[in-house]
Amino acid sequence: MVIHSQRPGSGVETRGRRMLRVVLPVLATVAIVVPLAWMWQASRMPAAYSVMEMGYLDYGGHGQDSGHSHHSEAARSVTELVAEPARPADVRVDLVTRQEILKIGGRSIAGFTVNGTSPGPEIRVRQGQLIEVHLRNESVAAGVALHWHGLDVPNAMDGVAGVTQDAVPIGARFTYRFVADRAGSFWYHSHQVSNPQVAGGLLGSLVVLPPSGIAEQVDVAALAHTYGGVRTINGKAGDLRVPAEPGRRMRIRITNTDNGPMQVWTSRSFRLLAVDGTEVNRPTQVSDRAVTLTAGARADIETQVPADGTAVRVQLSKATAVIVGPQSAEVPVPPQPGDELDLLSYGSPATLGFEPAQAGRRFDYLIGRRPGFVKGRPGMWWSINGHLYPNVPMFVVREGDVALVHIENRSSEVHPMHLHGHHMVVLARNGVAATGSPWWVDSLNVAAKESYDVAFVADNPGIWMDHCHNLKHAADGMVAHLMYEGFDTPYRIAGPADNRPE
Ligand SMILES: [Cu+2]
Repeated sequence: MVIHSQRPGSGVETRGRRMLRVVLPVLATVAIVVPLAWMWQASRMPAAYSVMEMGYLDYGGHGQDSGHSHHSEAARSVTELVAEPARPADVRVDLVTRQEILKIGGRSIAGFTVNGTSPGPEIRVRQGQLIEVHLRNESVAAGVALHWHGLDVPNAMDGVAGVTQDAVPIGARFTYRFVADRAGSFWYHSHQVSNPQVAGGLLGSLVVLPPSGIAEQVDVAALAHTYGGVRTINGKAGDLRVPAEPGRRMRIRITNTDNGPMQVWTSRSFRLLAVDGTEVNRPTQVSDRAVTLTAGARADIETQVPADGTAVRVQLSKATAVIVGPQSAEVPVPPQPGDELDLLSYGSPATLGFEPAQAGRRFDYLIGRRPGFVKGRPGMWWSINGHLYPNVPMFVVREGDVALVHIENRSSEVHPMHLHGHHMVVLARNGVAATGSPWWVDSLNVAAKESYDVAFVADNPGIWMDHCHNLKHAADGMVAHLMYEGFDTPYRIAGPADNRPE
């Protein structure tokens, strides 16, 4: 660092100048190091902390009640938020989690199983049934917690370690009880150390059928997952063959369990029946379009086995397909369409059941990237409304509120935004209003430089994660929460249970 330049032949330096030569660099160093040290220290996480103490409260423009703080004295614990305690279960499911070596496509991959397989068993129930899942962790060293992705279960059943429960250690059990209140395609996955545990296969399909059954003659859940670089459907490398007679109509329930978006297209025309567990209103036939499933998203595709004895292919990316038709019937790989099906205008409008214009809360969820420290590590990090984890917003609502969220991705990467416990309806993208079927999502693909305006009804009290479902991004701090006034959680991130939800 040049403090001053010495003119040639200026002679001997004065004593004062010599002092400056020593002191100024020291001061400059201190001026840089002290704030950095402070930022580093401030970014380090304590041994145990509550999400209620993270960051700052964002009331969404709604006046803050005086005297309210993160912890309110009269607050109810989220542990009270359970499903009809006196009601006996209609369906009981026993799940045992293990840490194992998986055999995928001829390779051995360190991962996780549920009841001995990855993915775990497909849970198929009927709408209205009360499901009771008895989880036992046999050998997952870091502990587990199960999240029911897309089902708006009571908060205590949401399966987020450190927020709604403690991680379940080896040898321990946890019982989840919830009513399958909507028909549709969902999935379950660990929300403890979720990036490695989900990548390692601690997950499975969850299908809720309408009480009247299904209209389609073939109904298949196809869970797409990449194990150590190997693309699979339902845990098997390569294509999934489903035998079906010519002319059969089918519903393929596709779940994208990876961290990045996936494109789906078919060898003949299709209809997109449902998105994230909500039926599309009056879906029309589509050809030459691909459907984008963001990380965590589901799409129910309806197509038909051709009458001519061939099969139909539903491509889950270029690498794998569901092939439906008579045994050994072939069908060439259809070229990937250049255009995506735009859900902003697909299907027909219908009533939302609430009035977005009467929203009492308006939140921003602005995604950026900036240098700083997260968890004591220097680097370039995702920011939420300009802040780095853990100084992220806690969005505050009251039961019954209508809330609007403006999600804006100012970064150069796609972010699959996932709000727990609620479904969001898309009102506009890049300022262009939605004109199609109500587009309800729990996992929204927010591409680089895109913005979305979404709305949700605050009808499920508790404390909910609102995070990026690229679980690597979440592990790097792309996590905020939504809380209902008057609720508190007794659980802590880290702490004796070593809760690490991301
Ligand atoms: Cu992200």
